[in-house]
Amino acid sequence: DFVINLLKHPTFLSNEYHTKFIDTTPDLFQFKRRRDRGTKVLTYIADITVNGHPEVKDRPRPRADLRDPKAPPLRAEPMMGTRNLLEQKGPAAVAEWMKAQQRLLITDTTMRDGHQSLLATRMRSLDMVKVAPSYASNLPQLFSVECWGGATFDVAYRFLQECPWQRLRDLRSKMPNLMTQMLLRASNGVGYTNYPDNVVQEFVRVAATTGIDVFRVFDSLNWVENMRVAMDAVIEQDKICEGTVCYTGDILDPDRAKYDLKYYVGMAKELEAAGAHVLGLKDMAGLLKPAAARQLIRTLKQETGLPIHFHTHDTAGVAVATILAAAEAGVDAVDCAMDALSGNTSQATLGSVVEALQHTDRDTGLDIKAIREISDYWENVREHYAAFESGMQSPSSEVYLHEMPGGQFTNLKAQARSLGLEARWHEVAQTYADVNQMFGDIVKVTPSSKVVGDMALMMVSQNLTREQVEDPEVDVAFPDSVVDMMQGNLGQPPGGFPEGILSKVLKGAAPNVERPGKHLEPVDLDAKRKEASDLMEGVTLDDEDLSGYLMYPKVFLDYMGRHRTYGPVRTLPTKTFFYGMEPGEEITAEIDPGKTLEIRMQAVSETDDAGEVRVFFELNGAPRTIRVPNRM
Ligand code: BTN
Ligand code: 3PY
Ligand code: ZN
Repeated sequence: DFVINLLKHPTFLSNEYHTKFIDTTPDLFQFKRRRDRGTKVLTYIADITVNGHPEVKDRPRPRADLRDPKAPPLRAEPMMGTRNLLEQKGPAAVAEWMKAQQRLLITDTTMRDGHQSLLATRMRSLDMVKVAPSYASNLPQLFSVECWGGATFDVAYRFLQECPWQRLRDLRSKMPNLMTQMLLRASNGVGYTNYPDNVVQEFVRVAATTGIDVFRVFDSLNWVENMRVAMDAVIEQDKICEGTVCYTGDILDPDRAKYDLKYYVGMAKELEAAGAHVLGLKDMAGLLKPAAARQLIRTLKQETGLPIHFHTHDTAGVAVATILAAAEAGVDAVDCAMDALSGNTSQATLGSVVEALQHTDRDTGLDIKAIREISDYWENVREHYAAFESGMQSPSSEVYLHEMPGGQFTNLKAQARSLGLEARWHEVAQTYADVNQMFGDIVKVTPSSKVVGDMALMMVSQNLTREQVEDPEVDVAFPDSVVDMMQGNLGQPPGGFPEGILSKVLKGAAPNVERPGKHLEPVDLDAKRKEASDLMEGVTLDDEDLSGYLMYPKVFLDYMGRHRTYGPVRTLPTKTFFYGMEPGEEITAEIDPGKTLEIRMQAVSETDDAGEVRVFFELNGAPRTIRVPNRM
């Protein structure tokens, strides 16, 4: 039965078949009489309509007359882009090509860092996939589209009830001419902890297979030793290895001599020797000032043979100035976000950088009208995520004090709010800076930034000063993440952690100062696959699912459990996903290429004696009633 169902299934016939298809297409198993996906999705809509979505509870609502975003029209068939070059000539040729370009190359970060830094990473795949063809057709000169990795991976499973791999597969297929780019935390993968080497290797292999072209690999303590496994894995896949230096401090400030020009040149040379095709310069907090950028970029260009790709944040409002200075100094590529998702803790404004360089020797060659159209699309999308806006009203030079990464800033602020510390935010910022000094002035980027944030929140909520924390006579219960980092489980910062705090946190025990992965047993991948399958009543895992399970076992299993109940909710419009439907409203959801659910909500009943509500729908014209518990 199964084979016959498979062979005559429209998706199979239409050549859209992929490995996930069997797993995600329960009607192949109709002889088993499982609940169909239509019913599952209706159950989700009914539940959200009656009970609300927990993630947007008590948050600002989008305006009522908001329309579905519509992608700009395609101007032409997609022209050849960087992806074609990579496919035909390989990563080293792309690096050479970068250096030969006079124009400034631009990466669009909207689909990763842009929404991670402005909207708590909550943007759904549907809103990205819809506009991807417009990128491919209208902006074929982009260097790359950063659209994966960092925090987007677990947020997809955890909060958006969607598979991050599916997102990647869909984006890849809709932008065949553009390189996709991801952010990879080296041995920390896309997680917050150091994974065994073979887990990192397998993750990179699967990400490359599913569709990542450029891997920006960084380490949260700038320890090259801890980046090699990930870098080697990327190189082995014949993808672009962007070995990345994280920027902190201020090279122009003699008081921050730990991270001076020499330090950065030294690290860049180590990365070059480790095989990086491109040198990433990751200014995750937006601390690199224009004058410093001019000096740093010029020197790195002189001292290494690598093309340089610069990433910064606009938290202090000077990102465009810094990018222009970097462009003058010969930087090869820079990151920007589409106007509507740029500025503040996000990246510099893409359209403004393009305009600023027009009619200069670094003219980007991008079509400003196409940029404005795509930005208008994002403007509409952004309104749907009003619940996740941080309320940040303006840029702030305070970032030079606390040095929080753009992706952490709004998150930590929300955490402070939930602890009742919102009014003491500036104290949190000062304490964050104090903790950094106490830890020996470290690079702060996921996951080390989370450790500093945990410690700062703990100190402010318990009214502890740095002096008290450092005083051997004062008893302090350190957060688990602090103990973990001091034990050496995230690796070593330059010069190690200061003796005093180390022995206080570890109560005199000796830390591991070797590469954490050196002491982690390889994971038996087949055994893990079986373990997860057993936990899911025999559902088989493909390689993508397995990598999800290896990174985030519980988050992945919870996602799969909800998927079994609610089906492919990623296909619902964003408004429906977060707010459900209203009587009389009609939506469509394409659950497979060419297979569309037409959903009309008719009415919602009163709650009955059993505490249940009946929700009346029409599904593709046929009446359907769904019962859900009223949990309100
Ligand atoms: C989460 O916040 O745990 C993930 C979001 C999905 C939760 C689903 S939405 C429908 C149902 N109602 C709830 O309160 N939880 C689930
Ligand atoms: C991440 O690791 O998610 C980051 O954005 C670091 O800047
Ligand atoms: Zn960033």
